[in-house]
Amino acid sequence: MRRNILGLWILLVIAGWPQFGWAHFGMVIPSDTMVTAEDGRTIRLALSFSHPFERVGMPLTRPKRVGVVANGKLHDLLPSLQEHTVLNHAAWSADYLVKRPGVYKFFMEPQPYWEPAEDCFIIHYTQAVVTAFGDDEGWDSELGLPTEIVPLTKPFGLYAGNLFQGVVKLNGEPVPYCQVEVEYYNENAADAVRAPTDIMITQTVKADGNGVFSFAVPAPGWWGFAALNSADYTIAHAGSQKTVEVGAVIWVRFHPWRTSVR
Ligand SMILES: [Cu+2]
Repeated sequence: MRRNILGLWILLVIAGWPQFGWAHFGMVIPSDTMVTAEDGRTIRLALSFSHPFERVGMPLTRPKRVGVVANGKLHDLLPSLQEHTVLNHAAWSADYLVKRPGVYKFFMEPQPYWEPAEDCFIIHYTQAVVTAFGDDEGWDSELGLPTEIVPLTKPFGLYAGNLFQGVVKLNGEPVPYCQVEVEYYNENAADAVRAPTDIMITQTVKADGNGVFSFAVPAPGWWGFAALNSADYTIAHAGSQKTVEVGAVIWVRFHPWRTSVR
């Protein structure tokens, strides 16, 4: 009997492991990444905190900051936030009407998320970049977030198979040998990709000595890149100071090579 209980316990631990063992990502997913005159001009952002490959959601409380920077101006999107559901968990959406050509950098700063499984807080500064009406100037500029991935590859209009490169920055400085986790977003349950083994759900690369990382994307769709560091501050939780994982996340859409190009 005792052995059975132990066996059951081990089984539960193994079965439950993927729920908390794999990477969570801040997610900013725009409905379109290349707005053209023929498209609708309203971009709908889906904002969440999820395990994108496994399609496991987590609740996202109302973010601290949501905005878009374009043509040198910052537009606050907090007033446009609406309650939304992503992967069966509380999330947010925001609609933004694009009126002018430009490169639009959407970003989110969530509230610190308490993760009991890791005994730390998590803050993922998350962005996605959209081009409108053919403008592709300024995609390499920095938002000035406490941590961010500054793209070295134009982060829109990419083909599957392209190499994606970026610089990981923390407090404005490159982070040598920073770890970057990469995940594919299984957007649709019906044709979700399955990993041959759990180890292949999250891909990991490290930046070089200048904080530059590279990843060759194997398939079309949304791919998230999360550069993870420890903050130089702590946050109090239940009477003790806890470390804070600060993530710089960028979401990039890759298109099939052989496609009906518009
Ligand atoms: Cu998680």
